[in-house]
Amino acid sequence: MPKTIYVLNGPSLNLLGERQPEIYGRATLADVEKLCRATAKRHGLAVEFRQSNHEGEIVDWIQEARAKKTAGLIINPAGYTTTSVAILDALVTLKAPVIEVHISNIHAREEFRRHSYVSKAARAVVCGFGINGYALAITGLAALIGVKV
Ligand code: DHK
Repeated sequence: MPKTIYVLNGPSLNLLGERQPEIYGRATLADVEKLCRATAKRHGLAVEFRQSNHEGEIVDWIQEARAKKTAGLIINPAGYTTTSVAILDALVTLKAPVIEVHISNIHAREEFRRHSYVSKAARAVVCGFGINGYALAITGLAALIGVKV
């Protein structure tokens, strides 16, 4: 049985490709999912890939990942990055590594985007690589958990 990782996406990432393409690019969330599945497969990992516009649903999925003993969790919390103590509280209950991903370079944007609650629970943070950041996060996670390359 391959180990399973979770890739969770927050609000408005369902609109990737249409939403501010000058910042987030033209790739869609379906493209991101395809990239994650292909990258995970190369590392012998299975993926649960989800997106929600609702904070509580994301918290439920983090708790699901914990109950199912996920091997790792990658999250782009989007707009909840800077506000969600609830997502932070859920993430710190995980034993598996958490990797935070942002498509854009949040440090080169508005000041308010730079503070992340999620970073407090993250083993690593990837930002500014566009959607390729998801592939980098999966590769880094695979190395952390010691699965085959
Ligand atoms: C996505 C969002 O929706 C923003 O709220 C974050 C992040 C940045 C991203 O770059 O993926 O500030």
